[in-house]
Amino acid sequence: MSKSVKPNTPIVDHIFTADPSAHVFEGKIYVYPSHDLDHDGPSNDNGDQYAMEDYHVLSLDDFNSPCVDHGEALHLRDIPWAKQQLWAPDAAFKNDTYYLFFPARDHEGIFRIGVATSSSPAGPFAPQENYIPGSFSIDPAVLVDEDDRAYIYFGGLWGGQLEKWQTGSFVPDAEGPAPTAPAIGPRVAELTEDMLNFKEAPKEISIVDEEGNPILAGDEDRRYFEGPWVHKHNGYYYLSYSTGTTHKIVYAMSQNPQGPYIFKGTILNPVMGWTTHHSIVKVEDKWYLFYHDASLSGGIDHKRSVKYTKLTYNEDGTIQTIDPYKD
Ligand code: FUB
Repeated sequence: MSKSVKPNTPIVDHIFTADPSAHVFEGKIYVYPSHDLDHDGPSNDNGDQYAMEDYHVLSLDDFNSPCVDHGEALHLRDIPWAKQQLWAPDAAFKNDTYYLFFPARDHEGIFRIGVATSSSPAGPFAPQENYIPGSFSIDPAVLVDEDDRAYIYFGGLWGGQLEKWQTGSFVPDAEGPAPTAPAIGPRVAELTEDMLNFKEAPKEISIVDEEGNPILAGDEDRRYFEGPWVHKHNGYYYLSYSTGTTHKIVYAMSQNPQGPYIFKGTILNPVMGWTTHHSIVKVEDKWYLFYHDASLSGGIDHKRSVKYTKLTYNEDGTIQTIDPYKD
C-alpha cells in the first residue's frame, strides 16, 4: 500500500495503470484503469503493444489517504467472448449493482464492448457470456443521468477500429474520411434499464464549431480520436476526448446528452507518451481530472501511470487548460 497520493504523481507505482475512469461510490473515490503489462510483441498504430489481460480496481478514501489496490477484478480468461486486449474500462452504478463496461477483441479480432457485474464497487466482476449485441470499437464511458437514464459513449480510431464501421458494418480495410470531410464522431446509445443492452442502435455524435460547422477530419487539434468522457455541470453536458495525433484532451458542450456538441477548447496539454486518456469527477464540491502519462516507465508508452489534478471552471462554464507538468 502506498502513502497518500499527491497531485500529478502516480497514484500507484507497484503496477502500471492507464485510462482511468474515476467515480465516487459509497463515499470513496474508485478508479477503474487499464492494467498495462510488459510484452514482447510489436508496437504499432494498431495498438498491439497494449496487450492487457486483466483489470485491477483502485480506491482512495480521500486525497489524504493511500491508494488501495483491490487486486484482480476481472481476467481475460473468464470472458468467454474475448480473445485479447482489455482496454479502457468504465464503471457505473444502477439497480443496486455495479457494472464494469470494457472493450476487448473478440475471437475474430474485432473490438466489442462487454459488461460485467458486481455487488461491490471493488469487484470481483462477473462477465456476461457475450458482448453487448451491436457493440463495436473501444473506450466505453457511461453516464447515469439525473433522471436515471443511462448513456454509453464509445469509439476510437486506428487500433480502436472506429473508421471501419462507417457503413454500419465492419469493413476491415476501410480508412478514415478525407481531411476536408467531417470527422468521425464518437457513438452514443441509451442503455436498457438492466444496463446490459443498447436500447437503440448507436448514433454518431456531431461535434461542431461555434458557427455550427462540423469539425473536419483534417483538424487534428480538435477532431475526435478516442477516449470519450461525458460529465454534467450546471445543466450542461461536457464531452471530453483525446485528439490522438496532437495528444490533447479537449472538450465540447451541449444541453443534450446525445449532442450535437459545440467545441470549446483544451482541458489537458500533451502528456509524456503517445496516448492521453482521462476522466472528470466531482469529489465533495471540487472537480478533479484523472489522467495518465508514461513518465514513471521512462516514456515507454504502453506502460503508463494514472495521476490526478484539480480541474477549474471559469465563470462562464468553460474549463481552464491544465499543464500536466506545472502546479
Ligand atoms: O490503453 C489502450 C488504449 O490506449 C485506450 O483504449 C485508448 O484510449 C488509449 O489510451
